[in-house]
Amino acid sequence: MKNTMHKYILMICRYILLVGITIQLHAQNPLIRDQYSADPSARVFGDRVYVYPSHDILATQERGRVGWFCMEDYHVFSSANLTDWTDHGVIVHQNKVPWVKPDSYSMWAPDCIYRNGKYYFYFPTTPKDTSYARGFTVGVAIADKPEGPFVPQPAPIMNVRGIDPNVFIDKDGQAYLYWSQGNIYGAKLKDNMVELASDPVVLGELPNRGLKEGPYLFERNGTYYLTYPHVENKIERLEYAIGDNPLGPFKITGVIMDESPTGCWTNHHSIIQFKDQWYLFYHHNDYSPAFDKARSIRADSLFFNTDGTIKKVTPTYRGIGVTKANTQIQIDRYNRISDGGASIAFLDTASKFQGWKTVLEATGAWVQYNSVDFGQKKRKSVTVRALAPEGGSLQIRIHDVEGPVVAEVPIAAGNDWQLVKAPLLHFEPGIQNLFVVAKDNNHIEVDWTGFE
Ligand code: FUB
Repeated sequence: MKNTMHKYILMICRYILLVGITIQLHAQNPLIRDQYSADPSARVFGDRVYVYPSHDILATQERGRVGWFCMEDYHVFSSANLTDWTDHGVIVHQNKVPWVKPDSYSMWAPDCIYRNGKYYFYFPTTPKDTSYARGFTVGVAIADKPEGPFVPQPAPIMNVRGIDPNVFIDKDGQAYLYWSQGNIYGAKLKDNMVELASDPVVLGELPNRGLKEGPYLFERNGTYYLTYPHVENKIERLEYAIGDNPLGPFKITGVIMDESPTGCWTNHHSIIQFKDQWYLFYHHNDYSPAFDKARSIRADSLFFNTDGTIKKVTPTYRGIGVTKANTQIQIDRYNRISDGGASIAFLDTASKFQGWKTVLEATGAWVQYNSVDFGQKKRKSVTVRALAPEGGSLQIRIHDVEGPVVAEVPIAAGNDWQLVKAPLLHFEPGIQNLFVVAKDNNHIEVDWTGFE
């Protein structure tokens, strides 16, 4: 029943997108919860963050190549607070770009940049005319607004063979295009942003063994950071090199994120500063643990050392942004979890976009979920969506696992999900870290909790 309902809601969402209405999503990690998304290129435009990811779909005998990447279009998502994301719908489709080989399902990692009142969306894909390139080349679509409508150029950028375009505009106004094809290449762009102004050069001195791709260049305090996924061991990790010039040479400097803990072979990222905080956008295969070409975008905070080097980012489920206390707080997207007695599982393994649940089964087992905004007005009760076959009891605390008890929540025995409401015993205004703690050894599952 829940399954059918979920499919119905997804159908309605897709219909709404088709007729051009935007959809609002609440998110921790992964950021996008109703479709696969990969290769996030995040940009700050005005007072919002826009993310331009690839859109993985599953190949079938009729579309794409089973077992391989399959992408036919791009969506753009935006947020003003990094918690509530708007899906602006499809901005470019493979079969609506005149030079793209129809049904090639190869709309790989894109990027977007603003210049002189226009938004330039760069995307790599397969041309139908192989005189442009055998394999991948890069095209551009142009819009007046970051969410489009984007108008594709009639032909791809000449003299670019490869994938993963990335654009950087330096302080002097010179724009650069980067891409990958075994090596990482860079070239100047003309002011029109759709033609190269110089011959492509191979950027050095980067690792010469193991695949490198997905370049993303940014500048901070006069240093140019060339960041890229690289296979140092068996799968990709995010690394960076620094230099004094947008075209290098660069000096290999460090690792930004280790290989995916879920074994996702690719990673692909972007780095932005938004309201004084730096963020790393990247992807894992959260909704598709058994197939790593159906990925999901994520974001975590990124910090620099005083010498300008980047502190390694550990992927979290919690991600970024503040969660309002009166929403359905998905505690399975935790910051920390107790060493034993607590775990996370899909709500329904046959319908993974329904998300996850927290399973507590030992006295004192807990999960920690940070940055919940209780506001200033006193809250009176908490609701927990929970299930406990033998019955059980939870405690909700703030500050730390032994901090003030906000509520005691008894869960009646039963195999069905129930909404359990309990009075608040303690209230503190503002942003708090939340702990949900098991009071007994019984098996308790929690879908979400929220405060009224
Ligand atoms: O998404 C397809 C390809 O996988 C991208 O272009 C690469 O960067 C890797 O993430």
